[in-house]
Amino acid sequence: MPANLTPQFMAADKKFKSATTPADKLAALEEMLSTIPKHKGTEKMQADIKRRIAKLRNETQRRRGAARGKPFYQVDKEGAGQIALVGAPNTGKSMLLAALTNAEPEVADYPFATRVPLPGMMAFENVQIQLVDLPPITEESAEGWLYGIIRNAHAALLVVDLGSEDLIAETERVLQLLAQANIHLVAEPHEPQQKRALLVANKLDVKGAADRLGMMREFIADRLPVIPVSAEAETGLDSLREASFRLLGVIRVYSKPPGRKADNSTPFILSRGSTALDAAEAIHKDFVEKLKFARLWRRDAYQGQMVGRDHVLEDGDVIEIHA
Ligand SMILES: Nc1nc2c(ncn2[C@@H]2O[C@H](COP(=O)(O)OP(=O)(O)O)[C@@H](O)[C@H]2O)c(=O)[nH]1
Ligand SMILES: [Mg+2]
Repeated sequence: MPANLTPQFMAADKKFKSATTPADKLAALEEMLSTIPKHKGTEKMQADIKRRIAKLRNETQRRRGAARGKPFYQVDKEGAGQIALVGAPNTGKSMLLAALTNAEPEVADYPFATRVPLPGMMAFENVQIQLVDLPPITEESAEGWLYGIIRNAHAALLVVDLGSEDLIAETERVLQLLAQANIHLVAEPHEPQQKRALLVANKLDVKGAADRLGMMREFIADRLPVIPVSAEAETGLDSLREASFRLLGVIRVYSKPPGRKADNSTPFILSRGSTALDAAEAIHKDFVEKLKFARLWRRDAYQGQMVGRDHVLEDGDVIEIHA
């Protein structure tokens, strides 16, 4: 084994070796992949882990129909990005999904109403963001796939219940259980095991919510941004849509064919920091090789000036590729 593997990776490796079900094995492998240091020396190991994940996924999927072993779920990504709804039981994750998307989950005042992942598409301006409703994070919810889905999502919304007497302890417990699964919710990730997240303070409509919101802000401090909402009264939801889009760390870039207008309805979604060359590649694979120059339009800054291939783009940019 190459040197300088992290303790997190070694722990995941240990979990893999002691896993008995395919679902647990898969969860451990995904954790290994997310914690392995990414450099030349581990490339072979990374490839090997990916191969084993693919093989296990295939086997688990095939077995699903046969109703053998524990259930296993995964959710294919759609839209501008995938965001997992994470939290303790009864915090209102399912009601949020219902309020924000086209999905129709079961909303119930008893825990564990949600047993399987349920995706829905949330509109923000001209993009669609995929939200995934999940069963609650508790000591009992040890299913590897639950953590697998969170790890695999682009970001997470940590939903807390401002109506709960136990708000802080409950939230602390969820963060702790996630940390045990090697998922660390942060505002700005720097490590592979860190997941970009927002704290959604739900049930702002209930008595005592304002005081608890204050306590929550104090507890979480600058670890996560806080968005107060009420899924039931449908307040704060527009801020949440916008914050969710920002959370994904993507920009919208519009392609403009020379001599024609830009298509403003269908942006290309690129990760923040993308360049003119990245945009060219997204618009058409052939443009990568053939790109001669690009023209850029950006609010007050650019009105069709030529920019180099390394020019960094911003949300809302209009680009014209010359090949
Ligand atoms: N007052 C109030 N109740 C809510 C709100 N959001 C959810 N609930 C209630 O909280 C309970 C749990 O909701 P649910 O969405 O099933 O929670 P989940 O377990 O996190 O998916 C249900 O009785 C909902 O009606 C809210 O914003 N305000
Ligand atoms: Mg639910």
